Amino acid sequence: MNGQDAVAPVPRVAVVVFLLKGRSVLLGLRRSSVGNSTFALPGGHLEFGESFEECAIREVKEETGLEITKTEFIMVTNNVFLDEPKPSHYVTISMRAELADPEEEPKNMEPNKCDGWDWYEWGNLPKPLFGPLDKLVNEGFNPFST
Ligand code: 8DG
Ligand code: MG
Repeated sequence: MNGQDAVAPVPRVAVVVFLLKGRSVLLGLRRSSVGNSTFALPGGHLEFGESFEECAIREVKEETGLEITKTEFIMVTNNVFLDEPKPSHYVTISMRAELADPEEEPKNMEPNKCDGWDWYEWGNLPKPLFGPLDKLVNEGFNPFST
């Protein structure tokens, strides 16, 4: 048992970003112990002292190289992953944003965590979607109309 396993698991806070362009959102195919090989939003862990907006801006920059603007809170969801190779629990803050430069294209900045980023029309999303995102879509959530 290493030091990490000895600590009782706790919920963590994640910030994810619906980056909107026309009628499309930016998704990447995950390489991770949670939701491997599923399409997910850019995002990651809230760092100590950060605002949700700051975290959204930082994560999108770190993962895609893109600069975002009009970053705003949409909602919070509770996501428990007990059946994953590494069980985890996230309180996920969903944000919405737009490209600072509408012409800028994403770069795959963390190829060990993602197979690549692309734009997908909201009405024609790829499969499989990452569980928390899939749940929202099935509930009829639409990031363009909230
Ligand atoms: P970091 O260490 O760079 O901060 O984090 P990361 O490696 O980029 O974390 P992540 O797994 O991409 O995101 C953290 C958690 O956020 C993830 O394990 C579960 C939760 N999460 C959702 N929905 C989504 C989503 O659509 N995309 C991403 N990336 N994470 C999501 O609940
Ligand atoms: Mg991430």
